[in-house]
Amino acid sequence: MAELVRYTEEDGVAVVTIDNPPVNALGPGVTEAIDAALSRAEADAGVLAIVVIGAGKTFVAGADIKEFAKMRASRQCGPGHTEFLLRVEDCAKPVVMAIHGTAFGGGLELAMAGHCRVADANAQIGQPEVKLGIIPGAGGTQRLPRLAGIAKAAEMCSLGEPVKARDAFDAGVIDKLIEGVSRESDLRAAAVAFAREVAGKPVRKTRERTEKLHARTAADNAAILANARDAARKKLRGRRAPLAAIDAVEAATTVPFDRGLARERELFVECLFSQESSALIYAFFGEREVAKIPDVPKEMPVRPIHSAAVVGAGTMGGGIAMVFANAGIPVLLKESDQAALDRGLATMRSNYANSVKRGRFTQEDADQRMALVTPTLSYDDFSRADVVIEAAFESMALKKEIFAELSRVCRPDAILASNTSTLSIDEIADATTRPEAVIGTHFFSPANVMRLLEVVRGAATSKETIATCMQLSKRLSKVGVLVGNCRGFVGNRMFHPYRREAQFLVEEGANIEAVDRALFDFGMAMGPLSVADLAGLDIGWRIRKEHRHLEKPGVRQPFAEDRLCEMGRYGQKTRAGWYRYDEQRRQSPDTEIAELVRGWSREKGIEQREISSQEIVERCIYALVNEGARILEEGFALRASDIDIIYINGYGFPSFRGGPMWYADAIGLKKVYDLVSEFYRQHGEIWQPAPLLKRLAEEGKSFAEFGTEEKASA
Ligand code: 3H9
Repeated sequence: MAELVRYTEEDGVAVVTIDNPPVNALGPGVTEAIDAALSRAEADAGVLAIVVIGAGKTFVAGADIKEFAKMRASRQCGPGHTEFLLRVEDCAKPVVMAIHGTAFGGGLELAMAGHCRVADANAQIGQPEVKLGIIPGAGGTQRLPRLAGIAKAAEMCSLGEPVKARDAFDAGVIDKLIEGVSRESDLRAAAVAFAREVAGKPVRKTRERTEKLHARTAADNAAILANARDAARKKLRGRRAPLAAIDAVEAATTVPFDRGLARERELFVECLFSQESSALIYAFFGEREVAKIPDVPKEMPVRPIHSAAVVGAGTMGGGIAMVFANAGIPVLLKESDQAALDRGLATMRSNYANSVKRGRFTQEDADQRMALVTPTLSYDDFSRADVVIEAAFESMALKKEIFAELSRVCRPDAILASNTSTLSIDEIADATTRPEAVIGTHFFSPANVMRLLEVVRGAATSKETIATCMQLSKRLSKVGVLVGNCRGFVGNRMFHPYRREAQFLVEEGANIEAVDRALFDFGMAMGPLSVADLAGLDIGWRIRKEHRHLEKPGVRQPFAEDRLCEMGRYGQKTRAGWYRYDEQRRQSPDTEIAELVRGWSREKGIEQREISSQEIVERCIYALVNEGARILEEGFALRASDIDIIYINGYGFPSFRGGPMWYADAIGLKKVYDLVSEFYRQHGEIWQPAPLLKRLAEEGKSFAEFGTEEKASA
């Protein structure tokens, strides 16, 4: 086995290099090896100072996240890391931590236990544990306030966002920034030079520093912590870990260091054994699992993407062009008439202006990005594009026309992608002479904001095309999930029954706001009826009218939304839908509509009754789960976790509930199946339990296990 930690010496400085690829996580054996290296350096009279550095592209990205599941399973989680860091801090010789890449979680905790920290100016630090549903568990909540002050520490520990090295230097966490580091050896040389400067001087233990622990008065501290709690409740609604992290930081201000550590430990253990952390850790690995496609190996060659083209400068097309520009990829933006092109460009400029106003980037950045977008009214320059994304109106005839043209004008090796959300990729591919290069890239609105990208595999799509799009999605800062070519693909196919239930509930007597509130309280980013108003009720109406002939006679269909559309109530765009909207698009309830729906429902003989928020959540979420089970069994998603990642990143499903499939697994599929069967008895065919749900429930298995038997025997 390769050495996890290397020990070398350079002119009286011991260099301890952590080498545990890919991210130098503090996995089994790593802390022990660092410990041993420090003891060796301490015992060597010729060593005056020590540098700890990471091999490869990063310092230490944290404790090994895989270990948490083991700790939970064995119910063992001793204070090993905490005690190890006390020994690092007690080292009699100065320990200089040299940071590049990321010092996250346990990595930052290790760095703070050192006596000094130097960092590559491009590095980042952070305590992202709350994103995994836990809190820093090795002194981070006690040492960070001592270095950065209460406000910064509370913010970093509760929101988990990374901080750039320069800001960390300003906050007092980093002692020296090293500019111009292009290789690990540059940083090592600078750190060794720094170590020589501090060699022989008395060491300063972070835990003994108290000067930043208190704002001017105790009341100031209380106000800072209250603000941090408000921000955490707002930004990470429904979660326990962010508030626990602030409680731990507060302890740094009220009790001595060792008692602060004990409080942190208590809170860490509480969080580790929560559903929140199980769900979030699952989502962390699920997000990385999506890149693994059984028949498209990692080694599959990908086509280089140097330039792109987008057809259609509407809301989606403009947003997609921004995504390419944001990634530094030049992009042609094509429309069929000048006015539409001008409108599209104006929207993009205004979106960039908003980002500048909010401080997300500078005017110069915005100008550079806009300069990467070349507007055009013709296909003349399309031969330059390595990838084309069609984002025209949802009409098969139009798309076929566009793809036939693309097939003529694009280079033979270019990828031809459609942003369709409803139409068949195979039918679109048939319009070209190269179906192997045709694929779906379904972006979510607003395309420049939403992280999800459904990559839709057609029957003829080549593995190279898939591999290229999956890699491209990462470059575009998207989470690309490969799905099969079925109606609605994965996300919208499941969303359909979810939205259907929301409407049924209103038609059965639930309040419009009560439906939205129940799902918002469950953790959804928005209630389903508010989402419908935002997206535009007319879109679904148009699709329903087109597909009416496919509806089975006698099967209940929601009707209220169609009636709202007949009244010209299309949602936010007409300032009226399920709700009313003012000029600033602020929402208010519309009691008239509630009454109208009640009247229409009575006319149709739908019994009106009181409906609990529990029933609202179960009907809507289990509708997602039942359809998800069908999709999984039919092979349109590779694994249950892919469905969950789609829902978390594209549909506002709360990540702390793991996604719909994980949530169902956590409840137990037997229970879910029983209730779905009950809904089937009450509401008929639309609730027929998915065969996979039935089978797994009977076998006492979970969605997560589905497919593992096949994988194990492969
Ligand atoms: C913690 O530290 C708690 C402490 O308080 C101590 C308590 C006692 N562990 O993301 P990527 C794997 S909690 C294990 O694709 P990138 C990852 O699964 C931890 N594995 O790369 C993937 O594996 P695979 C706090 C990890 O360049 C591979 O590395 N730290 C860990 O886009 C590449 O990952 C965090 O939460 C880990 N800690 O991004 C940081 N980290 O190839 C979590 C990564 O088999 N990590 N892997 O799929 C990250 O944020 C990103 O991975 C990072 C690199 C920014 C570092």
